[in-house]
Amino acid sequence: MNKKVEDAINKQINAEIYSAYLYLAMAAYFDSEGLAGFSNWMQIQAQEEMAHSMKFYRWVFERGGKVELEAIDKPNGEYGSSLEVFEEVLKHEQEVTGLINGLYELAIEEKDYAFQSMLKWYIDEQVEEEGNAQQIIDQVKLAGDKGPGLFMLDKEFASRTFVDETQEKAE
Ligand code: OFO
Repeated sequence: MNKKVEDAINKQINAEIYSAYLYLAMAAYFDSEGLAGFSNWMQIQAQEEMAHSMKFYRWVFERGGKVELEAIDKPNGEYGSSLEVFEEVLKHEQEVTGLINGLYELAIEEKDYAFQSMLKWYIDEQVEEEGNAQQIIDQVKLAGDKGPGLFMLDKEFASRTFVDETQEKAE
Protein backbone atom coordinates (compact mmCIF):
# COMPACT_ATOMS: atom_id res chain seq x y z
CA MET A 1 0.00 0.00 0.00
CA ASN A 2 1.20 3.53 -0.83
CA LYS A 3 2.87 4.81 2.37
CA LYS A 4 1.52 8.38 2.11
CA VAL A 5 -2.02 7.03 1.69
CA GLU A 6 -1.53 4.53 4.53
CA ASP A 7 -0.31 7.27 6.92
CA ALA A 8 -3.20 9.56 5.95
CA ILE A 9 -5.78 6.81 6.52
CA ASN A 10 -4.26 5.97 9.91
CA LYS A 11 -4.63 9.65 10.85
CA GLN A 12 -8.25 9.56 9.69
CA ILE A 13 -8.96 6.44 11.76
CA ASN A 14 -7.77 8.49 14.74
CA ALA A 15 -9.92 11.49 13.71
CA GLU A 16 -13.04 9.32 13.42
CA ILE A 17 -12.44 7.76 16.84
CA TYR A 18 -11.88 11.26 18.22
CA SER A 19 -15.28 12.22 16.76
CA ALA A 20 -16.83 9.26 18.60
CA TYR A 21 -15.14 10.40 21.81
CA LEU A 22 -16.28 14.00 21.31
CA TYR A 23 -19.88 12.89 20.79
CA LEU A 24 -19.69 10.66 23.85
CA ALA A 25 -18.55 13.71 25.86
CA MET A 26 -21.57 15.57 24.48
CA ALA A 27 -23.81 12.64 25.47
CA ALA A 28 -22.42 12.88 29.00
CA TYR A 29 -23.19 16.62 29.04
CA PHE A 30 -26.80 15.92 28.04
CA ASP A 31 -27.14 13.18 30.68
CA SER A 32 -25.86 15.62 33.29
CA GLU A 33 -28.63 18.00 32.16
CA GLY A 34 -31.35 15.31 32.42
CA LEU A 35 -31.83 15.22 28.62
CA ALA A 36 -31.73 11.45 28.05
CA GLY A 37 -33.10 11.69 24.48
CA PHE A 38 -30.40 14.14 23.39
CA SER A 39 -27.87 11.87 25.08
CA ASN A 40 -29.23 8.90 23.12
CA TRP A 41 -28.86 10.86 19.86
CA MET A 42 -25.22 11.58 20.71
CA GLN A 43 -24.49 8.00 21.76
CA ILE A 44 -25.80 6.80 18.39
CA GLN A 45 -23.65 9.45 16.72
CA ALA A 46 -20.63 8.12 18.60
CA GLN A 47 -21.43 4.60 17.32
CA GLU A 48 -21.67 5.95 13.77
CA GLU A 49 -18.23 7.52 14.13
CA MET A 50 -16.74 4.23 15.34
CA ALA A 51 -18.27 2.59 12.26
CA HIS A 52 -16.65 5.28 10.07
CA SER A 53 -13.27 4.53 11.63
CA MET A 54 -13.78 0.77 11.13
CA LYS A 55 -14.57 1.23 7.44
CA PHE A 56 -11.14 2.88 7.01
CA TYR A 57 -9.59 0.17 9.22
CA ARG A 58 -11.00 -2.61 7.00
CA TRP A 59 -9.83 -0.75 3.91
CA VAL A 60 -6.20 -0.64 5.12
CA PHE A 61 -6.19 -4.43 5.56
CA GLU A 62 -8.01 -5.03 2.29
CA ARG A 63 -5.22 -3.12 0.50
CA GLY A 64 -2.41 -4.89 2.33
CA GLY A 65 -1.47 -1.97 4.59
CA LYS A 66 -0.79 -1.64 8.31
CA VAL A 67 -3.10 -0.07 10.89
CA GLU A 68 -1.31 2.02 13.52
CA LEU A 69 -3.38 3.45 16.35
CA GLU A 70 -2.34 6.70 18.02
CA ALA A 71 -3.51 8.37 21.25
CA ILE A 72 -6.94 9.99 21.20
CA ASP A 73 -7.16 13.65 22.29
CA LYS A 74 -9.29 14.65 25.27
CA PRO A 75 -12.56 16.17 24.07
CA ASN A 76 -14.15 19.25 25.58
CA GLY A 77 -17.02 18.23 27.87
CA GLU A 78 -18.13 21.69 29.01
CA TYR A 79 -21.08 23.31 27.28
CA GLY A 80 -23.45 26.13 28.16
CA SER A 81 -26.56 25.01 26.27
CA SER A 82 -27.99 22.45 23.81
CA LEU A 83 -27.64 25.01 21.05
CA GLU A 84 -23.95 25.47 21.81
CA VAL A 85 -23.44 21.70 21.59
CA PHE A 86 -25.00 21.42 18.14
CA GLU A 87 -23.17 24.49 16.86
CA GLU A 88 -20.01 22.69 17.95
CA VAL A 89 -21.18 19.53 16.11
CA LEU A 90 -21.65 21.51 12.89
CA LYS A 91 -18.24 23.15 13.22
CA HIS A 92 -16.64 19.78 13.91
CA GLU A 93 -18.34 18.11 10.94
CA GLN A 94 -17.22 20.96 8.65
CA GLU A 95 -13.65 20.29 9.81
CA VAL A 96 -14.08 16.56 9.14
CA THR A 97 -15.37 17.38 5.65
CA GLY A 98 -12.10 19.27 5.14
CA LEU A 99 -10.15 16.18 6.22
CA ILE A 100 -12.10 13.92 3.84
CA ASN A 101 -11.58 16.38 0.99
CA GLY A 102 -7.86 16.37 1.83
CA LEU A 103 -7.80 12.58 1.58
CA TYR A 104 -9.54 12.76 -1.78
CA GLU A 105 -6.96 15.25 -3.05
CA LEU A 106 -4.19 12.93 -1.88
CA ALA A 107 -5.86 9.98 -3.63
CA ILE A 108 -5.87 12.02 -6.86
CA GLU A 109 -2.23 13.08 -6.43
CA GLU A 110 -1.15 9.50 -5.77
CA LYS A 111 -3.34 8.15 -8.60
CA ASP A 112 -5.04 5.79 -6.16
CA TYR A 113 -8.26 5.28 -8.12
CA ALA A 114 -9.70 2.62 -5.82
CA PHE A 115 -9.28 4.92 -2.82
CA GLN A 116 -10.94 7.77 -4.73
CA SER A 117 -13.92 5.52 -5.35
CA MET A 118 -14.10 4.36 -1.72
CA LEU A 119 -13.93 7.95 -0.44
CA LYS A 120 -17.10 8.88 -2.31
CA TRP A 121 -19.07 7.17 0.46
CA TYR A 122 -17.52 9.57 3.01
CA ILE A 123 -18.04 12.62 0.79
CA ASP A 124 -21.78 11.83 0.64
CA GLU A 125 -21.86 11.00 4.34
CA GLN A 126 -20.37 14.40 5.24
CA VAL A 127 -23.15 16.18 3.31
CA GLU A 128 -25.63 14.23 5.46
CA GLU A 129 -23.72 14.90 8.70
CA GLU A 130 -23.55 18.65 8.14
CA GLY A 131 -27.20 18.74 7.05
CA ASN A 132 -28.34 16.86 10.18
CA ALA A 133 -26.41 19.20 12.47
CA GLN A 134 -27.85 22.28 10.75
CA GLN A 135 -31.38 20.85 10.97
CA ILE A 136 -31.04 20.20 14.70
CA ILE A 137 -29.62 23.70 15.28
CA ASP A 138 -32.77 25.10 13.63
CA GLN A 139 -35.02 22.83 15.71
CA VAL A 140 -33.28 23.73 18.99
CA LYS A 141 -33.56 27.43 18.14
CA LEU A 142 -37.29 27.01 17.55
CA ALA A 143 -37.74 24.94 20.71
CA GLY A 144 -35.83 27.37 22.94
CA ASP A 145 -33.30 26.25 25.49
CA LYS A 146 -35.74 25.28 28.23
CA GLY A 147 -39.38 24.29 28.42
CA PRO A 148 -41.86 22.11 26.50
CA GLY A 149 -40.29 22.54 23.05
CA LEU A 150 -36.99 21.09 24.20
CA PHE A 151 -38.80 18.33 26.08
CA MET A 152 -40.60 17.33 22.85
CA LEU A 153 -37.32 17.22 20.94
CA ASP A 154 -35.76 15.16 23.74
CA LYS A 155 -38.59 12.63 23.36
CA GLU A 156 -38.08 12.51 19.60
CA PHE A 157 -34.31 11.96 19.92
CA ALA A 158 -34.88 9.13 22.40
CA SER A 159 -36.16 6.98 19.52
CA ARG A 160 -33.03 7.23 17.34
CA THR A 161 -31.47 3.80 16.76
CA PHE A 162 -28.11 2.76 15.35
CA VAL A 163 -27.88 1.45 11.80
CA ASP A 164 -24.40 0.65 10.53
CA GLU A 165 -24.56 2.28 7.11
CA THR A 166 -20.95 1.36 6.37
CA GLN A 167 -22.15 -2.26 6.16
CA GLU A 168 -25.41 -1.56 4.32
CA LYS A 169 -24.21 0.53 1.40
CA ALA A 170 -22.05 -0.96 -1.34
CA GLU A 171 -18.34 -0.48 -0.60
FE1 OFO B 1 -17.27 10.56 10.58
O1 OFO B 1 -18.51 11.84 10.17
FE2 OFO B 1 -18.83 12.82 11.66
O2 OFO B 1 -17.15 13.22 12.13
